[in-house]
Amino acid sequence: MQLIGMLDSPYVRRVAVSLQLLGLPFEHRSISVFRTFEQFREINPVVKAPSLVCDDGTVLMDSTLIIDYAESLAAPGKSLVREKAAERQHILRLTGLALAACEKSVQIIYERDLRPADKQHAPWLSRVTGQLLAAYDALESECRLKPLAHESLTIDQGGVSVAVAWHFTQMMLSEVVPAAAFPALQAFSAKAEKLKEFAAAPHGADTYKNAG
Ligand SMILES: N[C@@H](CCC(=O)N[C@@H](CS)C(=O)NCC(=O)O)C(=O)O
Repeated sequence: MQLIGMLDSPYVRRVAVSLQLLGLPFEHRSISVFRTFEQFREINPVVKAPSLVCDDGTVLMDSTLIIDYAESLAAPGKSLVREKAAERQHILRLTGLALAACEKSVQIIYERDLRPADKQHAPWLSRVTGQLLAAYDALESECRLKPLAHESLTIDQGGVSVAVAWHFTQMMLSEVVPAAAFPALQAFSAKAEKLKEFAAAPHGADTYKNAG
């Protein structure tokens, strides 16, 4: 399998971390949807990161759908979701909030970095910033209510998605989401980032290195 896309994308990173935690080997190609658009387009004409080139050549896209497929390939007993409804509901709640935080962070970054300064729309930025902070407020409450598992053998998809989202936002928009206002998330992120599966897929331009 080949994972296509850069690890500065939280969506690509959550797939890279999830594939490792699920024990699935893959090759990572750090190709940019912006700087190397044409090269990306040759692999997936829709140019969405992450894209997964499966062993039979089929190209999947969207991190949640790729992770869903990866779950079906994992050895029995290996999974980042849980069967019991209450546990699954909690994982889905955390994952949904984390994905909303990623989406709102990316929208702010695109507005700020891709749109000409004179065309930036302050009411839109303000709306999206409010949504981003609401997602992290809810995640902070969830983390205080029930600390998240942070070991390789116990972390679930909720934990992976929250950790990746938080680290991404802190790397890109710490002035918008100050870490000091979210101590539970900050503490959880610090522990998750120490896991070998996270360290092997660092935020940025590097290619994932097999954690062994
Ligand atoms: N819902 C998608 C979002 C993926 C996404 O928006 N990726 C960005 C990179 S962070 C991308 O492909 N941007 C290029 C574009 O949308 O044209 C997922 O979970 O994979």
